Amino acid sequence: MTTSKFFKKLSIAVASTAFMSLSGATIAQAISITPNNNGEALVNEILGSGITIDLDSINYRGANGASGIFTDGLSSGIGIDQGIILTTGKAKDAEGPNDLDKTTTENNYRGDPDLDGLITEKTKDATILEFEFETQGGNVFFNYVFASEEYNEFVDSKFNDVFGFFLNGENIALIPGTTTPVAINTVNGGKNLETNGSNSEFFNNNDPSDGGPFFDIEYDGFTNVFTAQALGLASGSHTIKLAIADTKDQGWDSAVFIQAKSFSDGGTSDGDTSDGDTQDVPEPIIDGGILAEPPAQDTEDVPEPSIVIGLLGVGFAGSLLKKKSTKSHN
Ligand SMILES: [Ca+2]
Ligand SMILES: [Ca+2]
Ligand SMILES: [Ca+2]
Ligand SMILES: [Ca+2]
Repeated sequence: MTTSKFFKKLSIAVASTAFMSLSGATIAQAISITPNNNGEALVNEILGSGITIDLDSINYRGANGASGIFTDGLSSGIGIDQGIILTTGKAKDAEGPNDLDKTTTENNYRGDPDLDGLITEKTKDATILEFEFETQGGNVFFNYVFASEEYNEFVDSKFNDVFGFFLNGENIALIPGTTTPVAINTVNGGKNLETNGSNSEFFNNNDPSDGGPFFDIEYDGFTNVFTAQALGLASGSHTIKLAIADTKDQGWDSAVFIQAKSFSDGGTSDGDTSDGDTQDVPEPIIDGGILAEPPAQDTEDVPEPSIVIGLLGVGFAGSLLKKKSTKSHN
């Protein structure tokens, strides 16, 4: 598309997203969570094309109510409409409105040593879904969003809630183009939006203390839709372990949303048609370079950055409105 067309589209996205945020309280439809701790049901929900699961290998570990199946995610602005949610508290708490800065359920559940290995502190309240699979095409992809109540007040603190998608033991939940795990301290808009953010082009502010809420969901911040991927896997069985946990204490819960039917051997569109995509193509990996350099020509099958920029616009508006706050974790 032409540059002018690109910016026109961009401005429409910013305007419509801002409108949604202003009228968010009156939108009837919003994300809905049905708690579900059955490993087979959760795996079936995300299973997509070209992947075969060994049902006997499915192993779910987590507190009652910590996981579930969600619908209507797009109406709450998370960029994924349906799928599963794994949390460090209660899955049902993901539903909006965002009326609390620190939604917490202390599940008194153990942490996870693999997650401990990604950060410098110990984890607690882990929730884990693990299974073995085979991939026809030799690749595996799936789409996800990380969200947390730790935003924005505990950015760059020890309460660095974390998750990992361990493929044969190696974490593939990474910031696009890097080897950095996605966590509070690696994707954010800065502490209380007052310090420099980390990879903030991928972050959406929803904190009630920092100008929000902008989205009808409880979490105070969340990432853009990311794609976890691994290419060129050997034939035969592979293990995937999807895990999330609180860090240091059990409070200020976090969640990861994984898109329905996206666990596949080819990329899956995130299903968000509001950005004009009509093709079934991978959408989520949008690096910051696109923001500065719009696509030079019309490429129907290339992801559009309009939504990302629209959300950034809201985040920026939020930064202008925010109030100063200092909080303790206890
Ligand atoms: Ca909240
Ligand atoms: Ca918070
Ligand atoms: Ca918790
Ligand atoms: Ca936490």
